[in-house]
Amino acid sequence: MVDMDALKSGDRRALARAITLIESSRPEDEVRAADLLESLGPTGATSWRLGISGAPGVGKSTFIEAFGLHAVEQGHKVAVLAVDPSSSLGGGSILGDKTRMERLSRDPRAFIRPSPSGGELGGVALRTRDTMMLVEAAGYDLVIVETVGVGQSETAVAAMTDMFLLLLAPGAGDSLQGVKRGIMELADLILVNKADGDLADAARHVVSDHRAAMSLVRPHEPFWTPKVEACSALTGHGLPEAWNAVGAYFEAAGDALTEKRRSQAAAALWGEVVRLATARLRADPERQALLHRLEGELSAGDISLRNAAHRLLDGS
Ligand SMILES: Nc1nc2c(ncn2[C@@H]2O[C@H](COP(=O)(O)OP(=O)(O)OP(=O)(O)O)[C@@H](O)[C@H]2O)c(=O)[nH]1
Ligand SMILES: [Mg+2]
Repeated sequence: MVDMDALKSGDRRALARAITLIESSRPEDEVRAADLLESLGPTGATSWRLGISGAPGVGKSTFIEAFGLHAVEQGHKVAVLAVDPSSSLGGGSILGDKTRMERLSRDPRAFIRPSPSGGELGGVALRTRDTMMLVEAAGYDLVIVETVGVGQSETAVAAMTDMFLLLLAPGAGDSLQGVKRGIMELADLILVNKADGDLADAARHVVSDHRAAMSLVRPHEPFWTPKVEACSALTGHGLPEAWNAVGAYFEAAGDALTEKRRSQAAAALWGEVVRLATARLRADPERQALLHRLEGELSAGDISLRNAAHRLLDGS
C-alpha cells in the first residue's frame, strides 16, 4: 500500500513505492495505480516542468547536476525523470548512471528516477507523465524530464513539459546540419554547452549559427521567442543566466501555461486511447483471423489499404 500522507509530506520511500506501482505492468496493479493517481487531485499548480534533450555526450548529466544543484540552492525541490528510447529496447538507461549526477542524487532536496524500462515509447511516456504527477504531489516544484536526442522521444518530452531545452556542444555532429530541424523547432531555449577552455571559441560560433537559424523559425509560443545562449556545465559559466532564462520563460508564460497543459493533457488522452484501442484490437482473436484474410486480399490487390483498415476496425 502507498501511504498518501507520507507521499504528500515528501517521504521518499512512499514516493518510490508509488512510482513502482505506476510502472508495474501487472493487470491487478493497473486499477490500484489509476486509483492512486486520482486520489492525488490536481498537482503542479506552481511547478516548472522542464524537458531537456541533447545528443549523447553533449553534457546532459553534467548540466542537470549543476543546474539542479543551483535550483536547490534557490530553495527548490528538484525531480529528474527520464524518457529513454534505448531502455525501451532493453538497452541501458540514460539515468542508470546516477554516478554522473552523484552530488545531486545525494542531495535530500533532489529525487532522481531512471526511465521505466520496457514497452514502446507511448507507454514509457505515459508512465513518465504519471510519475511527474506523483513527484509534484510529493512537493517537487522543478521537474526535469531528460531524453537523449536520437529519435521520437523529444516530441514526447516536449508534449509533457512546459518548456523544452535543447543542449548542444561544439564538435562533430553538433553542427547546424547535425541537429534535426524538427527538434530545433521544439526548443524554447538552446544552450551551447562546453563553452570553456579550448572549446570556448567554437561554442561562440555554434551560438551565432543557431541564433541565425532560430531567427528563421516561427516561434511556437505566442508569449516567447526562443533563445540561444552559451554555458559550461563544467565550470558553471552561464548557468545563472540559463536559470534566469528559464525563469523569464515562466514569467512570460503566466496563465498561458494552464491552457498549454490543458491541451497537452487532451493530446495525451487521445494518444492513450489510440494505444488502448490498438492493443484491444490486436488481442482480439476474431480480428486476428480477419487480419489474416485481409492480408491475403491486400497482397492479391483485391482491396485497398484504406478499405482493409476500415474493415479491420469495424471487425467485418
Ligand atoms: N569541457 C567541458 N566538458 C563537459 C562539459 N559538460 C560535460 N562535459 C564532459 O562531456 C562528457 C559527457 O558528459 P555527460 O554529462 O555524461 O553527457 P551526456 O549528455 O549526459 O551523455 P549521455 O548520457 O551519454 O547521453 C563528460 O566527459 C563530461 O565531463 C562542459 O561544460 N565542458
Ligand atoms: Mg547522461
